[in-house]
Amino acid sequence: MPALKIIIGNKTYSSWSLRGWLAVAHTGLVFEEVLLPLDTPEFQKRIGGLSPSRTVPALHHGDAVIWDSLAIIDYCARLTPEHFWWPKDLTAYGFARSITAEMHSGYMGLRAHAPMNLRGAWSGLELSDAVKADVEKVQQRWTAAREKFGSGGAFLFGDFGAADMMFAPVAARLLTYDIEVNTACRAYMDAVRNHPLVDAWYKDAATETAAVPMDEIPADATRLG
Ligand SMILES: N[C@@H](CCC(=O)N[C@@H](CS)C(=O)NCC(=O)O)C(=O)O
Repeated sequence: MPALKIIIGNKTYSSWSLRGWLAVAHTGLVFEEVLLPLDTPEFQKRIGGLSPSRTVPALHHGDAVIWDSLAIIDYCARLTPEHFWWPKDLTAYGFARSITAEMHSGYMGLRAHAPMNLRGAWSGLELSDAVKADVEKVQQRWTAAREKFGSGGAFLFGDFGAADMMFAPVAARLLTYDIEVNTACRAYMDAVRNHPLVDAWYKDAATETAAVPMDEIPADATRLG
């Protein structure tokens, strides 16, 4: 097996990196990680040689370079098909694929107004209509997945898999900004936060000191801790 290397951004802020990193870590294979600090001259200097899209994450595996988080998830699923990635049942698979693609290409309100930031906890975030609509939609998707397909475990389709990787940074945002959700969604978010790989990422993030101003919380929010 050729060496696996994933290029990521700051663990505090880089939501797409978290998705790709969860995928490679979920394989259980040994991998190296290279962290390029976001929004720095170093990032600009090195990213071109490491990622064709000039974005993180990017996965290197022998001669293969895979960029874009969803592509990395699918590539990693090919590396270790014996692990759980997508539900086997076709109806569940269709739902998992749909909500994962929807996350990958949408939720612009949440992405623009509630950037992932694992440092500290906040309240008082004024939610725009776009954010409220995204929070409502994600609750519908999570509740439906848990009710219809999630009885085998604590995650969207039972065991931790591809859809959870895609939504882990959403759970992180809702926790960071203390956004109210229904009980089932809160339980799901807690399961994601307590997943060993997610927890490992949070622990690494807690050692970071760099600040990326564009991903910092709006000035009118109230810091809790
Ligand atoms: N669709 C891409 C998005 C990747 C992306 O936008 N990554 C951000 C960091 S979270 C990035 O590399 N930003 C650096 C830049 O654009 O200069 C994916 O799924 O991986």
